[in-house]
Amino acid sequence: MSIQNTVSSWEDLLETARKNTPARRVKRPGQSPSTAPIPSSLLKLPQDTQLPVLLYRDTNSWCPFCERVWFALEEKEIPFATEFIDLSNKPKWYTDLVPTTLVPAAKIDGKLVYESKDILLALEEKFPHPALLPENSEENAIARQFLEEAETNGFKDIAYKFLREATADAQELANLQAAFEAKLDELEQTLAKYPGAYFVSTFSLVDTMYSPHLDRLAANLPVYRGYHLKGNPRFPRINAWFEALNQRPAYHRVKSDNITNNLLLRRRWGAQPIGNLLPLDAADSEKIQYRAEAAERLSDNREVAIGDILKNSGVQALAGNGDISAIQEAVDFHLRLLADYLINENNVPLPWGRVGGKENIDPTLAAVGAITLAYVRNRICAPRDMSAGAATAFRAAADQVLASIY
Ligand SMILES: N[C@@H](CCC(=O)N[C@@H](CS)C(=O)NCC(=O)O)C(=O)O
Repeated sequence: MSIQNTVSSWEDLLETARKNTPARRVKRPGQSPSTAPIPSSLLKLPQDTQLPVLLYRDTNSWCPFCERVWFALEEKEIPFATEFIDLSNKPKWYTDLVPTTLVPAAKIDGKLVYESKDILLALEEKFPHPALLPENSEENAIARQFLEEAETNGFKDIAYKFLREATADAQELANLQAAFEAKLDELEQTLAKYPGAYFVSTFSLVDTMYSPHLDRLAANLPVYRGYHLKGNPRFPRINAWFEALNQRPAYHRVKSDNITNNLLLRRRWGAQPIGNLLPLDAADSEKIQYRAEAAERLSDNREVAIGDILKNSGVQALAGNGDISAIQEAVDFHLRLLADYLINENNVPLPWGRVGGKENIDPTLAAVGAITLAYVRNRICAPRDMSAGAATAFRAAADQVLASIY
């Protein structure tokens, strides 16, 4: 029996995956990104409903400022459409439309608004329920003040300077760290003003302003500076705030995962990691719904994934001058193996066992498998391709299958 036939068909995998996850995306053939999340609000509306908000955001879903706005849209369940802007090649119509030429921007009932904070305030005014600013007028004023301060208190600049400054000088790094910690102390005090875990007495726009930045810092600092924000006893309120965010479904729809954030810092900013760039986060990797979502994404978007691997991973070199279809088949097979492993959890569908031992491995097939799995492991990006939880499960499974190849 051919090894290719030892793993379920894509159709079966997709059907099983869909039984275990409600996650669905819109396909965008030939476009970037190749799929897009469906806003939670739209799941409840008839398909041809006129959408009051159009969000302009980056194609890769890396932009923390876009994430702020997306987070609020999801929290408030505002129906919206998304237009993706390629920041490496911004279309002229966009730079003509938006004076700063930056993302995010939004059209709210046809009116253009840009700057993430101003978009958040405009959304709050237009869609006051559920409220993301306190109703009590005194607290409302304080929340607005916190919102302004999030932009002007220097937190972001000082934090990213500590993270990204290209220096190995220990004294300089110690100074940057001290300045950053002083800013975190200020945040601790701000969080202490109201009881509860959030900046004011309920979840608010202030939380959406900080979360994309604090998330990135919490992921990046251990790997690039050996500095831990999560679990740091000096910052109990910030840690309780992370915990509280973690309870919010909207947060899980919009957040990125640690590995995406860590790869991005190197790719985008050229930063050099001092620790393991790819530490696996065990927390989500075993959850059945995340494994199913990852399998659903992979199965449903397999043509794009296979095309990308063939084009960009270097795997075609294994064909020499020979037949590329055999390589394509082997890529397809290893992706199916990965989807099967995601769905069947610890019942590892490793082909070597099924065909009677490693001596039966075709070396080209194994090499294609190693390239395929290593490539997709680092290539996927949350939340661009799937949710952060699914991406974590996907990478952990890719590791397991990869480890079984040689
Ligand atoms: N202050 C702006 C910052 C937005 C921003 O910096 N966006 C970046 C992406 S993270 C951007 O559009 N970069 C493209 C460019 O610089 O040309 C806001 O809050 O909306």
